[in-house]
Amino acid sequence: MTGYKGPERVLSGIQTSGEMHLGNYLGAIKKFVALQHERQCLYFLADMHAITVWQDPERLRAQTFHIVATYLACGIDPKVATVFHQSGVHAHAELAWIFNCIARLGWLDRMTQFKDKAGKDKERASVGLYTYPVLQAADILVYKATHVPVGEDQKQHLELSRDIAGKFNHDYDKPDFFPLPEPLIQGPGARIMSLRDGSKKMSKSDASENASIFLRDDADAIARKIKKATTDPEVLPSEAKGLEGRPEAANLVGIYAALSGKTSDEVLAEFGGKGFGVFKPALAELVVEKIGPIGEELRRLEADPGHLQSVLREGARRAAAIADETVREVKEIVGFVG
Ligand code: ATP
Ligand code: LTN
Repeated sequence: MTGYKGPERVLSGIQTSGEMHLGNYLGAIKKFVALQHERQCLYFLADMHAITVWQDPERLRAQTFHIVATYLACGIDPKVATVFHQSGVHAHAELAWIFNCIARLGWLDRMTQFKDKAGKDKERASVGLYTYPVLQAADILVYKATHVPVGEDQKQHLELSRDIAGKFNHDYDKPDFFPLPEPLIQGPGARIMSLRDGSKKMSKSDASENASIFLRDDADAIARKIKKATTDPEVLPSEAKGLEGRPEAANLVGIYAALSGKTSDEVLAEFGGKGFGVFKPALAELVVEKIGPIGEELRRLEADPGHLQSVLREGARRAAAIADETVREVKEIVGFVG
């Protein structure tokens, strides 16, 4: 329990681990953009999380610029929201260590992302990959964030952050120190699946190029990937409940719904009874209309890394002013000599 009475604050981050795709946009960034005018928002680039698996240094830097450019191209205004890189604010790592001493091994053993990413040979996974959710809790709580917009796959990590906040408050008898952060997950884009396999989420680290629509893709690439997307031979049903057991069809209809702002039922009222030969070109046209301008803006922004770096530095300065104060308070609570 927490009696936290501080201000509402939104925080989220994206790993600098590759090319941004439609799942990142619909599950996360679109929500970031909408929230920035409603509450105080901090959006960061999780470069310290990215190195839990091997990253080539030059590529890591390019990916970091790519993601900040994506934030801006999608409409995040760095004068309104605080945009920064995780490694630019020391307090994340400092609080993460203290949280390593609060979190229990049993809690981390239950994390499904570690099992998925470590694969069969978990002895060879980095220790960072294992304690990844502890750093994530520090990212959130160092700003005493109350709301965290994320896709469905992050639900378990958010629960762990709440457990860490609750245990810290309890162990140090400070019931109102940390808030219990709430995930903001709902919405039609919360779980976009791979175009090649409807049982796997669309992911930056998917080996198949054709599994994901990247925000950088041009109109031809988008149309080609949608044309090649795995589907079944049936026509579309006229209501969403007819999509049960048809994950690939449900995914394409879900993408159409999320981009058009309609429900799946409304989309199917229009396309029910039609085959993919009709639906896929309509979907491609909609994706190009919504994503095309983002890709163009992205390329323009990426051409000026100096500007992107200054956005991050300024954001990190603003973020550190909040985060350093939390770490100062935590050190005192824990009993470190100031
Ligand atoms: P990786 O494959 O390297 O784990 P990722 O593509 O899953 O990367 P993240 O950096 O882990 O991307 O996620 C950034 C944000 O995008 C998170 O809020 C996450 O929940 C959301 N997200 C990622 N993939 C999807 C998806 N397929 N559908 C909806 N949201 C997604
Ligand atoms: N694990 C997240 C990225 C992330 C994050 C965070 C999201 C790192 N720290 C703090 C929200 C809040 C992911 O999307 N894979």
